[in-house]
Amino acid sequence: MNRIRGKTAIVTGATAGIGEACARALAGMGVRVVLTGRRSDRLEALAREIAHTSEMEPVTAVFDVRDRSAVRDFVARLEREGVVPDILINNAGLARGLHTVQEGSYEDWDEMIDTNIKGLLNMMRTILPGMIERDSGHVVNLGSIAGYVVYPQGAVYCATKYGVRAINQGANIDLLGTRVRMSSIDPGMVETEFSLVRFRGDEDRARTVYEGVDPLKAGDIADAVCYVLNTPPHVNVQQLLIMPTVQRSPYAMDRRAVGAEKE
Ligand code: NDP
Ligand code: 8X3
Repeated sequence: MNRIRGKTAIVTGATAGIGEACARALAGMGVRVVLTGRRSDRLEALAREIAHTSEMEPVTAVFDVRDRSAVRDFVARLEREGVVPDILINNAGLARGLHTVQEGSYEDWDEMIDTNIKGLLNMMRTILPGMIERDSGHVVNLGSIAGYVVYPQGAVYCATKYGVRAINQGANIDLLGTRVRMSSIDPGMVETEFSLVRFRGDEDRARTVYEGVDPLKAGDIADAVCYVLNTPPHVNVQQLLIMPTVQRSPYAMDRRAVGAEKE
């Protein structure tokens, strides 16, 4: 049963990885998608592809989730154009570097905290009031295993994801008495551009993260997002931790060479 056909979903961070996969999967289920991110060329290419494959015209909006006035302008534009968001996929996020706290970079800290926590809040703050007024809607936040377990040199990124888990729990309590639902999808390792961004374009270093393992794919997370959104209105999946079979914790990874058995 498809309960989300005909709904409208905003996807932040739709230019790559999990957000892009969610946009494709949702469009495939007949959801009108509002694609957002900072790289307009990628947004336009994805919008063209979706328009072609789903015969639905996506809305695109280029903005930085850290920029509060840009977020407000975006929501005002949706209102002007009569686009009513039923779903928000609060996905935009990133890690920068791996450093001890004593050697960390202030700029990296600001970027992670401002994007992963404050950017996520900026979206909630502007979208939730309308959902509450309509007494309908579903917000899906992208948390992480990093919101449950801290790993070496990852204190600040992990802190942002602990923050996402706390906000998801707190906002759920605040939404009691409404029919607005909120879920956190919390993946382990997913092979996307995440590590390339974390290591500022160092492809060799990014590649080693996924070497010898069979990580999650962005589409696996999009499947989970679609499942959570498609549950009946009386069901609220508050959090969903999804790990690759080869990774039971950030500290427990089976790094036997993938494909070695085929040689
Ligand atoms: P990608 O780097 O592939 O995609 C990240 C997306 O976030 C891009 O579309 C990027 O778009 C967008 N983004 C980043 N900063 C901003 C900003 N300031 N304003 C607007 N958009 C922004 O990474 P993933 O797809 O892997 O990551 C998506 C989410 O999943 C993140 O929240 C991440 O923390 C989380 N996650 C990832 C895991 C992984 O192993 N990959 C595991 C667990 C959670 P653009 O640069 O065009 O703005
Ligand atoms: C991304 C997964 O393990 O690199 O949230 O923190 S991890």
